[in-house]
Amino acid sequence: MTHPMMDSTSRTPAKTLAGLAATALAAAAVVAAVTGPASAASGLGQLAAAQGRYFGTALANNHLGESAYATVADREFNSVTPENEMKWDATEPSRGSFTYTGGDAIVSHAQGHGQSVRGHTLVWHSQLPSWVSNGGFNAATLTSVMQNHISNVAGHYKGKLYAWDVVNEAFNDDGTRRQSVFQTTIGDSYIATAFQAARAADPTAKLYYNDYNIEGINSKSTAVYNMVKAFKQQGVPIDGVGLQTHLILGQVPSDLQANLQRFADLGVDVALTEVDVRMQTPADSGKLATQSANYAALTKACLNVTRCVGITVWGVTDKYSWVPDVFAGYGAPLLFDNSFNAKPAYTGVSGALGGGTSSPSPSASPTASPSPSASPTSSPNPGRSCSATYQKVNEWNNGFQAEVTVTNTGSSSIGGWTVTWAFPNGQKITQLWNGTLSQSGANVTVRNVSYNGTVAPNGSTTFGFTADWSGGNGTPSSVTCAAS
Ligand code: 9MR
Repeated sequence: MTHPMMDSTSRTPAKTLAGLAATALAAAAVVAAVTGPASAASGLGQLAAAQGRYFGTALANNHLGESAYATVADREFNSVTPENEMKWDATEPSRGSFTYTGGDAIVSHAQGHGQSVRGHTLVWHSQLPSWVSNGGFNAATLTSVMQNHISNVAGHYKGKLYAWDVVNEAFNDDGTRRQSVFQTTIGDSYIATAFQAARAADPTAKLYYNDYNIEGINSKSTAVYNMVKAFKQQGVPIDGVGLQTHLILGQVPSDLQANLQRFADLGVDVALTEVDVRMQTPADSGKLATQSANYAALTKACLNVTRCVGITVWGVTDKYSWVPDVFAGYGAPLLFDNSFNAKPAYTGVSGALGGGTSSPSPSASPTASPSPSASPTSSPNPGRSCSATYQKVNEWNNGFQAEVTVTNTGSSSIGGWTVTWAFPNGQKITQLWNGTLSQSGANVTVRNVSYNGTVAPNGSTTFGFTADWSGGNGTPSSVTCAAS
């Protein structure tokens, strides 16, 4: 069977190689420029959250038993997309017979790790059982088969998913409709019908159209753009457009951001839903530097568009990427290598997300033993008081992440708080969220931001940070809180 991506990418390997040397040199310069003194990175999901976005991965159920895989997936990502488990062949392998084992396992894993889930995908020409593709149904029957599939699958996950890729890959590169069984039997209207069925089945999931080779402004993305525009005018329920972003090294479209913005301007969210940047293997330092710059560029393009809600990479590790199976001689497209070490691409992303540019240690686990240190303190405002609890939540080579919980210990509401401590070992904060930081030497002061200064009696709020350490990483002996 021809893989859906094989017949479709307009970007040839030959073209990639032509510009590779020059691009690698330029990219190496970019990487050198953004790499300052070693500083800590935290989970990409945490960094993205500080920017109001998510950073996700495709997750495959059959690898979750591998501890390195699960450790990286759970540490780095705050959104997951089941790589295959919610597709038609997995959920309705024979007509009217629904199985949710794989998808349920992903949802339950995600829920246990604070990750949101993007459902993928309800209507797609691939991984479609032959009872649908070769069923010989007429338009009315195939419409009802499709509606029944959507209503069951989206209904099963109702209220549990952040979004659904309702229809996947419905266009050809020239902007015409792909001649799938849905298109040839039902006609253009099948896409709108699918979105209506999805909304009815799960009113809270964001409904996405998802496709590849629509990252730049081209015939295909313009056809999708025109469809979305028409849907908005006609009241067809669509909330977002997913740009898969399966790229070749050195070929991030220069108009990616402009393209994201034009979709956003139609009144939909946008997301990069299946990112990978493949290269001819073996990888070398020049290619890895280019890849890092490419990942940084696509991350920044998303961050520069308010309605770009998040980025998902299409797999945790190069070890299990779909790329080498489909594109002979290509691979190494993701953020972690075959041994689960963070690649330069990881620091490209974390730097673009505003985090540090050093890598997490492979052994860093999100379940590092906590080291709480609490100290209630006095307050300058009578009747208003607070305490702060400092807890290390993750630690790796020369870096760590901590969370501080501020609790209103008084009897009246507080309107602001200031937390202070002194680091015992010269630790230096590199990134802080949900607070305003000042650090002078060992002394740290964190004040509330506008949205979390007000705390009710007995209520609490948290802020978090990543920091560098070397030599020692002791917990501050005293963490004080002043309320106002
Ligand atoms: O990564 C998926 C791989 O495990 C499957 O074998 C393949 C089957 O078509 O689908 C891969 O994921 C695809 C995604 O669902 C839709 N966009 C293209 C992805 C890569 O082929």
